[in-house]
Amino acid sequence: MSVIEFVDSHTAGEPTRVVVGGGPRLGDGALPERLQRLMTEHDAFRSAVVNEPRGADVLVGALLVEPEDRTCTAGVIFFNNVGYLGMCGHGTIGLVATLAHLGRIQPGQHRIETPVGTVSALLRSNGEVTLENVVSYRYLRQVEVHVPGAGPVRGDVAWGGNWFFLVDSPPVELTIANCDKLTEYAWALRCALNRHNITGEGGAEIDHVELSTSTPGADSRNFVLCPGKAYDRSPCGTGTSAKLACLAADGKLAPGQVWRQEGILGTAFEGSYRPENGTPDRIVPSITGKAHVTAQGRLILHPDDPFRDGIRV
Ligand code: PYC
Repeated sequence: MSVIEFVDSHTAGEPTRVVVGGGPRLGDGALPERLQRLMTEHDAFRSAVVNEPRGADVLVGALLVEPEDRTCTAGVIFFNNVGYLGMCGHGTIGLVATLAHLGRIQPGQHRIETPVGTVSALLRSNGEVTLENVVSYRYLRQVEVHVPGAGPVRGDVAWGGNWFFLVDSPPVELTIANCDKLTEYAWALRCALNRHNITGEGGAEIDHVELSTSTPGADSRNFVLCPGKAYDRSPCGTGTSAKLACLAADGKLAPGQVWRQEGILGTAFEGSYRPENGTPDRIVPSITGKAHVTAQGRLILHPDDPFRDGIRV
């Protein structure tokens, strides 16, 4: 029988399950190598932790690992119901809240290693976290894709730690009541991108779709569809980073200017950026949000359990 120790939290409504003990041994080395080992040798662990009957499609898992760079507070590998994430903004805020809950860190600046680069997180005494994400950029501007049933759709392709296709003013209103319709629309869009071979840099699959609209309470409201067809309950940290990269590239947001990004539940992150090398083409986004710890416990994986490794569909 295996026992996995975890702490659950949510960040603006989006859940994160941090594995703090009992995870697979991935050895030393750079995080991309350890991610590769997790993918090829321990994928059953991923599924057992986040899929039913112990988890749910919406849950993002975070395996806490020793950082390679000892100046970092922690290393982390994020995963979900169908695979692995490069970075996860809400998940990093959840990880920081978890480490604080466990008494392992104090308010202050922390560096965290992820497979796509080191990020930093400032934990404030009120529990708010400001994450400085990996360098983000727009890769393609206003690409047109034909979506069956929806016609031609235009959007930007941008990197914010994951690959996004960002569409402004979609034909479906961004309300939680329209969640199924939004999911259907965003999924059709994602499938069309794949079919037409529209990718991120180096042929990387675009596995997140972000729909945005204007809203009275914030600078923008979004709906983000994640790779496993669950929608992000939060405004999505990497999605907000990708959005900031597009705004910066278009000259619509100045360095340091605050962008209030609302998600589909009405919760918000505050974003801003600094140019990476003095140019608005590559930016370092900052995302501020707060996570709340919701549970702490042990997952039991019994050899007799037909769903020991989770339900995979
Ligand atoms: O907050 O970056 C994020 C995220 C990615 C997928 C779900 N949340």
